[in-house]
Amino acid sequence: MMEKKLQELCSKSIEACSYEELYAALMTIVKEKSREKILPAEGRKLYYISAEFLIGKLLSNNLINLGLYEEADQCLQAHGKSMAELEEAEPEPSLGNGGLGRLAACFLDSLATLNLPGDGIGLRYHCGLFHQYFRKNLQTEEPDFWLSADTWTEDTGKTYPVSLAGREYQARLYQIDVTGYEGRTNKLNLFDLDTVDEALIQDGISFDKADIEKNLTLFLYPDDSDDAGRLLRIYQQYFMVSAGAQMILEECEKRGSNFHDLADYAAIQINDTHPSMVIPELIRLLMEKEIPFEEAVDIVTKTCAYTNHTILAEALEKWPVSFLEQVVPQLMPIIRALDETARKRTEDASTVILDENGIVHMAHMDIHFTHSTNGVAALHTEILKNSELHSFYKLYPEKFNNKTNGITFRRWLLSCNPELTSYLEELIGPGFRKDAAQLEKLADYADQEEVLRRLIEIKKHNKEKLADWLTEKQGITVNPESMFAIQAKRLHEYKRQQLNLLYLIHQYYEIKRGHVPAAPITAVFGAKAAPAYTIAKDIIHAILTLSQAIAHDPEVSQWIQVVMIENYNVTAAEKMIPACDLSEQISLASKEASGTGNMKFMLNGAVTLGTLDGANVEIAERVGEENIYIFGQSSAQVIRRYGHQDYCSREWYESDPNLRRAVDFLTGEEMLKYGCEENLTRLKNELTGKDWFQTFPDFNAYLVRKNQALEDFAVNPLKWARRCLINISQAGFFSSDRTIEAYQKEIWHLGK
Ligand code: 26Q
Repeated sequence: MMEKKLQELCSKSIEACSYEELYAALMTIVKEKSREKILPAEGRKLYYISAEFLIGKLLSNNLINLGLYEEADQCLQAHGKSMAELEEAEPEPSLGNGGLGRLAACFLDSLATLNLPGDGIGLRYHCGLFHQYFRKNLQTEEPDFWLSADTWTEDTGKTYPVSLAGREYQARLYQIDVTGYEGRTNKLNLFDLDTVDEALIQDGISFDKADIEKNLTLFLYPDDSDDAGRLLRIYQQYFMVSAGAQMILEECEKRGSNFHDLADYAAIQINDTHPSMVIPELIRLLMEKEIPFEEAVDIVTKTCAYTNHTILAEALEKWPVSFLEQVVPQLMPIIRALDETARKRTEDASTVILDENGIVHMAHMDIHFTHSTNGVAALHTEILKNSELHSFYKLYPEKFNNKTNGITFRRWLLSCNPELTSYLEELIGPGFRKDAAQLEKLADYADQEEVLRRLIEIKKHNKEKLADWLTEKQGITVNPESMFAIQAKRLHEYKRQQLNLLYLIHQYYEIKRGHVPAAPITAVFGAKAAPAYTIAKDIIHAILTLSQAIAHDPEVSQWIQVVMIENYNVTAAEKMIPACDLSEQISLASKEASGTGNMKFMLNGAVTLGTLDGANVEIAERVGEENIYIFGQSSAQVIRRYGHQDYCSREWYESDPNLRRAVDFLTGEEMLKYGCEENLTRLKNELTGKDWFQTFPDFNAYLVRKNQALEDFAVNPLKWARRCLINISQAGFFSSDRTIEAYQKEIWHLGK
């Protein structure tokens, strides 16, 4: 059936087709099939509003979900074509930065899989997250034009008027089908503006930030390091929520809502503060329908719920009231009225929406005027309740709840690691495909040597595949016998790639002294830095420079190889994660809200080296201390240190000779041979003069634990494989199906 259809669509033999043609034809087949699974919503329906949906490539994922993958794969093979090469023809939609956007994508997959009515609402950026290139060991950015002629987004023909700075624009609705694994099809609704013009892009990713008509949906998160960028962000956010709110009201009215009962028809989940303006916008729209302010506030509070993804103060959005007055004057009377309402509820000045400096606190509006505020891992939620949002917790204890993040096993196991998947099926049957908790059955095999040997073999094979990919993409040769220690996530000081870097430098010196490690190590990094984040870019520079310095040193390069993957994205993650031995989750305790990469690595049989931060805490609880390498200060210690303001990095630098040696190396002659003095000096000064994320106090603990892991890996491979097995068997809890079921039971109550 597939074969005939493909030939028909291409109007030639499959052999004669290019991969682009086959990709377009398969996309058509998938779209037809997924359409059959669209169901009318009954009862309450979810709208997940998010500025990011980091969905990744869709073809293989949709084929798997629709049960068409095997057939497509065999059909291609029979005609001398390969699915792997076909996948290369698909551009990746990188409509997100990192964790928050990827989480939204995993949630959509789980909603459809669990047959829940739930759509996404976001923006159809013409360019996703920038394409990262390395030039002279520095990150450079180029636009990512992912929208080709054949795209998953379909024009619905519908538009909604949105008023920006007093001018009316039309938001055009595009949709992408979201398939569920043996489940229903939902929609991802993405809004765009017809007049956006890619010709506005100048050098790299720079463009005229003032020309809203041409730039509104041009880029995902334009640089917000200046006022023009920040204003554009507000324009984008309001465009998204206004069109989204109109769409929601229209749908609910069609389904019978009289708006007073909106909460019986809609649940709106606000993904961090980026879509927070949906609250005043909905109130405004309800008031246009003659609903009084107080009742509108009540309706919106019952309909909306808010998820917090960060405890970093600088990431909590606060806008000068003058910005909002300029872009969304129609919201200002409502925001002021909400502020007054909130002030009547408490005298606590730390919970105001509009403060005395003329700053609007978006998160405060969310907590006052939604019925649920959740954190994304147990520790994170506790920190929100007890410190960061303590005044709100005192006011509304019943609103606070935890929903530990999860990941979709369809993409992060079935699709990216077919070999492990089929071996698991051999051992424990196919039940885990739909019910992740069944992975626990694997624990019964923890002491069977032949099982452990097979796991080692599968890992080896995945490492070889990653090695081949690296050779092809970056011309690098790596040693699959070495330990693959991988740190893949956005570049941020709190995530502490610089700690990993200092470790590698330390090892460099140790090898020079004749203290060789227990096993050779391949340290793999994948990370993009925000274009305006200078120190993050300096860290990338230092990693790339160190990589070169080591590669040129025959003594050290036998033991250490440093690889930085260019343009880390979902597609790269799918290749890296199955090949990992040691998963680096080394954020400063209390700073990583959850992390989701940690879960992906564990599921694919890597052992975690991490701090007790975010969801690492829950991973550690599940696998037990013998199956994870934990190190470093506790979150309580860190919070105390910040409270006392007595951390002085220079003291640590001066009192620890190993640490000083490693830090000094940054600007030593080996590095300066390949690197740039300005960048390396700036990084060194940042560390010795500030080190805001306390890498120095954790340096020794990290070094000891990592070397222990290396030794365990080298000395007793079977025991190491047992740790991998236990990690896989305990990963079921981290399925996003479990997370979505908890949102459903405790917040959304979707359906009838
Ligand atoms: C804010 C203001 C101005 C410009 C940009 C932003 C901005 C953009 C993106 C703030 C935050 C983000 C993204 C945050 C994010 O990805 N957070 C991650 O969310 C994951 C899913 O819950 C967690 O697992 C991670 O721990 C958290 O860092």
